This record gives sequence, C-alpha cells and structure tokens, in this order.
Amino acid sequence: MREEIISLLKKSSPDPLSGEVIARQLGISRTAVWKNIHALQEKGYNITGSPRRGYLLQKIPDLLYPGELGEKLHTKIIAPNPSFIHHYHRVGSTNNVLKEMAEEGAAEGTVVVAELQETGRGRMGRHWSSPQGKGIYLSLLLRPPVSPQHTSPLTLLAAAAACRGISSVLPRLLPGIKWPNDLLIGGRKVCGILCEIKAEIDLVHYLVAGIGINVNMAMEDFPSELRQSATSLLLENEGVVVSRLAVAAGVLQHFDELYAIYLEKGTASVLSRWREYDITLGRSIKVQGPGFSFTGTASELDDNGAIVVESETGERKSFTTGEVIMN
Ligand code: BT5
Repeated sequence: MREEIISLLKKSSPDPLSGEVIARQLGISRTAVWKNIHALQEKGYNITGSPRRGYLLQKIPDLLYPGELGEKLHTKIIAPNPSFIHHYHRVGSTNNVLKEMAEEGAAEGTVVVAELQETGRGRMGRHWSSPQGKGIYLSLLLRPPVSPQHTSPLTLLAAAAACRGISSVLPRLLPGIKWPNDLLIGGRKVCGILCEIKAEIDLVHYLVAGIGINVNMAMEDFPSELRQSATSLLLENEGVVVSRLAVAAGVLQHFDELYAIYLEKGTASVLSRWREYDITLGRSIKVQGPGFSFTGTASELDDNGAIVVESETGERKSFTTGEVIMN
C-alpha cells in the first residue's frame, strides 16, 4: 500500500495530491491514507501535507529501499523485480544474510542491501568498515552452471560492474582495478569485493558476491587506520554528496548485463571488460598469501582470470588468489 501511495505522489509531483483522491484511487479510507503517509514519513520520505491542497512528496530518502532501487533497474537476472531485493537497516554482514537465504533456496538474482554492517567482512576474515548510511553494502546471489574452478572470473566481473556502475553516475571519476578486485581511485581503495561459494567438487551450489562501496564517507567517518589508504566517492567528488541509490542501481544494472554476457559467451568476454579498468598488468608487483610471496612483473591474465607474474630471472607463476602489492 505504501509503495502505491509513493507511486501516486511521484506521478502527481510537483503538484500535491489530496487525501481524498488517494483514498478513492486505492479503495481505502482517508484515515488509512493518513496512517500510511505518517509511516512513510517515519521511513524518511519528506511528505508535506496541508488540509486544503493535500500531500506533496518533497524528497525521497537516499536509502536503498527495494521500491526505489527496483524502480531504477531494467534487469533480467539480477533483481528482475523489487521482490528480489531485501533491505535491512542493520545487519552483521549482508553476505551472511544472503548465504542463509541461499541455503533456504533463494533464487538467483536475490539481492541483500543494508544501511549498516556491524561485522562487515573482507577476505580472509578481515574487517570491512561499514558506517551507517554512508556506503553501499550489498550482496547478490548467483547460481552459475559452472564448476568451482571456473568461478574466479565472476569476482572479476563484480569488479568491472562496480567500476561501470560508479562511472555511470560520476563519469569524471576513473576507478581502476587492482587484481583481482580492489577498486582504487588515486591509489586509494574505494570499493572491495568478497565472493564466497558453496560447491561440491564439480558443481557450484551458489555464489554470493558481496560489494562494499565507500560513497558518502568524510575522512573522519573512516577509522584512523584507514585514513591513509581509503577514499570515498564524496571525497573524490569535491565533497559533493553522491546518490547511493543511483550508484547501487548502476552497479546492479551493469552486473546484470555482464553476467548475461558471461553466461552466453563465457569467460573471455568478462576478462576483456575487466581489462578496461585494470591498473595491475605491466606493473612491478608482489603477490602474497598464506605461505607464499612472489615478486615480478604482472604480465597477463590467463584464460581463467589468474594473474601471471614473471620474475626478474624469467620464472613465471600464475596465481588464482592472493594479495597484490604494487611497487
Ligand atoms: C575486501 O576485502 O576488500 C572485500 C570487502 C567486501 C565488503 C562487502 S560489503 C557487502 C558484503 N558483506 C560483507 O560482509 N562483505 C561484503 P580485502 O581485500 O580483504 O580488504 C579488507 C581490507 O581493506 C581491510 O583489512 C582494511 O585494511 C581495508 N578496509 C576495510 N574497510 C574499508 C573501507 N570501507 N574502505 C577501504 N578500505 C577498507
């Protein structure tokens, strides 16, 4: 009912709409209209009301509500309608919430978004700083018909989709991808991606792609240990506030398009999109992870998205996971 009222107010804007007309159109009482308007105001919608002129929608909140996000999407697989989007004001981790839904049979394309994560996670158990209402914390569910060894390109796909989504709203900003999927602007991290899979040896049950984007953080919103290495879209946009709704919709839209291409044409098509934003290849890097460290030039991606590194002595190694440190 509330979504229907919002939709009527949007259609009527910039003119107000009387409670009587809303009540008639929706077949409810004027008291029910008033109660719903009140509930919408509590949810952050700026609706003014005057007894003679009626209700006027002044501003929608920049909250990632399914109706608002869904309205901006024209997707086929990822959130093809708003019922696929689950919004929370506060969660531990959107990846964890979505994994639980996946275990209960949630469909491919289900999306979880939150305004605040209490225990947002990075890779290998690291923490992801997720202050309230400042960033985008979203996870989406895929059930790709591939074996687990072939899922690494999907991490790269998520990074390319995030770059495209950001650029679609802020074309002046040029995010680059540090392999595999850290988005940097001016050398500082603006977005991180955490893909988790549940699989058998040759069958993926599901993959949860978690995307965290720093949107409207001022420097003091970051914990002190991140102030040298992190940035946000607001900081890169000369302090001008950025619509989280627009960026989230852009990312989901581009994810949908790239995923459809991946399903139809395979990995190579994803890798070429990833390369458009790559800032790793050709650079002198160190790749490290639990029990390994290797230094050399990042020479290429192999067919599965692994990075091939060539040392000064000509030794070549490829890595499917790891942390890249750029020299
Ligand atoms: C990542 O891990 O970059 C993956 C981050 C994924 C976050 C999303 S949010 C939605 C979904 N739900 C979750 O719980 N997670 C996903 P990694 O490459 O391991 O980087 C983690 C490191 O980045 C930390 O150790 C910090 O040094 C740094 N870091 C933490 N929070 C940051 C932030 N907001 N911005 C920039 N850097 C950050």
